[in-house]
Amino acid sequence: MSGGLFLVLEGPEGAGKSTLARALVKRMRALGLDPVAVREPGGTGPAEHARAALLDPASEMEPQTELLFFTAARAHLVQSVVRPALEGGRIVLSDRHVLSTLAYQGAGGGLDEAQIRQVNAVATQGLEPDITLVLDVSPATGRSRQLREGKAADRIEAHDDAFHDRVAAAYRRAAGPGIHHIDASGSPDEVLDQAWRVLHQERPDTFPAGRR
Ligand code: Z5A
Repeated sequence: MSGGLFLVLEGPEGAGKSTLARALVKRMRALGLDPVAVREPGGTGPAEHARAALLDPASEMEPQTELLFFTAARAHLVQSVVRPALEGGRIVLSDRHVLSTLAYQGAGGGLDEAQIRQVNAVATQGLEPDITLVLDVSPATGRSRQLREGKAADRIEAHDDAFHDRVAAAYRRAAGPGIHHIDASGSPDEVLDQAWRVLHQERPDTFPAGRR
């Protein structure tokens, strides 16, 4: 596959992005594909430092600082991992990307969408996902899944319900080239099947239809 494929998973916390990412990687590997899986923020030394600062409940940060930290982490990940992998013809599967900043710092934190896009254009040097799968679940379902898992709320998750409702609404209305919505309220296998159907529809030669 020349030019690679940039595939992004998005959605509120607890939507099942990490679970779906693991299942997709497993299924791709079974087909002989060799995807590179990353998550944001993180994936490089400096980006993991930014992640720790961003998610630490003890950090005090307003949305402008968050925007720059998340985007700095993204710049390093894109330039040092994502772009080289895509240029090598690999599939890159990213758990979150720019849509997260638009949803959390934009819709949630009240920052201007055009400014977020401008800063991110510097970070990504114009790289856009080929396919984005938005996992649709209510904030309540996502949070209850995290609680079942015993995950403590990080600094962003600790925002109030109104913040998370704005984030969820931004995800629900996300639209544009390559953006597909998946009903993530079903079982992990059902979510995987829906995701695979979209991948097959978009790239039938790379992702054949068929059994899991
Ligand atoms: N953030 C931001 O503000 N701005 C940005 O630009 C970026 C990020 C990039 C990163 O947190 C935080 O940074 C995030 C947004 C913000 N904070 N918030 N809020 P993270 O990396 O810790 O990830 P997260 O996405 O918020 O949380 P998560 O729990 O890892 O969500 P997930 O990956 O979507 O879910 P999961 O780990 O796959 O599943 C959660 C639990 O549900 C687990 O026990 C699963 O077994 C279970 N699960 C998964 N799928 C299902 C289904 N289908 N049914 C039932 N149970 C399921």
